[in-house]
Amino acid sequence: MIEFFYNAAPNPLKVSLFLEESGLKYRPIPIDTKRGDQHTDGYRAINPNAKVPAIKDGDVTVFDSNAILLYLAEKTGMFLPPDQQRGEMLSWLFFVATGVGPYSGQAFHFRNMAPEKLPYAIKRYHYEANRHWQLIDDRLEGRRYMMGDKYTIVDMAVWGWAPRIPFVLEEETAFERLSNIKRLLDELDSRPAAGRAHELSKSHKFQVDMDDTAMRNLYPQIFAPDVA
Ligand SMILES: N[C@@H](CCC(=O)N[C@@H](CS)C(=O)NCC(=O)O)C(=O)O
Repeated sequence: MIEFFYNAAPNPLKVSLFLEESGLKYRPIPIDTKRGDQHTDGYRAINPNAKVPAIKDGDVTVFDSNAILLYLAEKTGMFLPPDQQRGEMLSWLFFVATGVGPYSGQAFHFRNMAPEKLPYAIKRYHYEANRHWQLIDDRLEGRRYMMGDKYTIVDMAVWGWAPRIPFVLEEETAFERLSNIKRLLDELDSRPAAGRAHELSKSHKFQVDMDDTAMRNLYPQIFAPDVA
C-alpha cells in the first residue's frame, strides 16, 4: 500500500486528489510542518528536501508534488492526455511546478511573512505570480481542461494552488477576471474525490498557531546568520 506523507497545504492536496480519483489504496501519514516533523532524520530519508508531499510505494520513494502526480499517472495509466500531447503536458506540468507554485508561494511570503517589507521583492513576486496565473487562465480560454477535453494531472496541479489566488495576489475579486480558472476550480471541487481530498486535510489536527517554533521550522533562514 502507498504511504502518503501530507499536510493541508496546496502541494500535498494535489496528490490527495489523484489518490482519491484513482482509487489507489493508500495510508495517509500526517507531517505537521509547523511542529517540525519534516526535519526528523526519518522523514529526511524519505524526502531529503524536508517538505511535503512525499510517497512511498513499496521500494520506490517519490517527493515533489508534480513528480508524484506524473509517477502515479504513469503507474496507473490514468489522468494522462493522449500520447501526442505528452510534450505539451510536460510543459504545463513543469510550468506549474517551477512557476505557478513557487512564485505564488514567494508572493505570499514576501508580502505577509518576511521579517522586512521589501518593496522590490513584493513587487517582483506579485508581478510574476499574477503573470503566471494569467497564463493559466488564458490557456483555459476555450478549453474545458488544461489539456483540452480530458481531465489530467495538470488540472490537479492547478487545482491545488488555485484557491489561494485571492490571498497570493491580495485581491478578493481575482476570480472575476480569472474566470476560466474559477470555472475549472468549481468543476473539480464538485467531484466527490475533491471532497474526500479536502476531508483528509481536515481530518488531522495540524498546528495552526504560527508560534516561534513554527517560524523556526518553516523559515529557518530568518534565524540564520546574514549573508554579505
Ligand atoms: N516543490 C515541492 C514544494 C513542497 C513544499 O514547499 N511544501 C510545503 C507545503 S505546500 C512544505 O512542506 N512546507 C514546509 C517547509 O517548508 O518546511 C513540491 O511541489 O512538492
